[in-house]
Amino acid sequence: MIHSEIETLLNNQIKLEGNASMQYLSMASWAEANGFNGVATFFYNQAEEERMHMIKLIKFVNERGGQAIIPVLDQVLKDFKSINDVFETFLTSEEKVTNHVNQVVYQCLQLKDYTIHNFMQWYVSEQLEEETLARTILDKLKIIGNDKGGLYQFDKDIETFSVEVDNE
Ligand code: OFO
Repeated sequence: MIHSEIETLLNNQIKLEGNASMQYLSMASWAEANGFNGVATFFYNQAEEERMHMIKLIKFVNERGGQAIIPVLDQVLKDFKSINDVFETFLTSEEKVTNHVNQVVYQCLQLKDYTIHNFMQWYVSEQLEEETLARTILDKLKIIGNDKGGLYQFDKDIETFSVEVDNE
């Protein structure tokens, strides 16, 4: 049986993953509407990934004898100042999710629930990967600065990268 405190935390985690998915869908839509098709592909993929993370948690909570709650999601951001702003939002969103993953992991240790602790390690690695990805992209964007040609190339590269990851 799942401890009620952990069940609540996992349900919060479900909501965070759902929100991240919708936020990335919104970023994909903004990028597409503004002519950045590569960035749009990247965020359409990210949105799918987050949805998959949410569903993985929903199934896990139910399998452990709890009840996963399908959350009402928060309003997501829809206007961005630039591509840089989009990726800053990506990083902030990932950091928020990581903080909560850490909170769940901490509570599992406090309550000695090593099964859920073990399950959450997948999310720990995933967050590490995604935060690193966001920081790497932001570093590249810093180098590009206001160079329009650089940004054009960046958009092309990130599309190829996204399609490759998709086909793996
Ligand atoms: Fe769910 O992986 Fe990031 O947020």
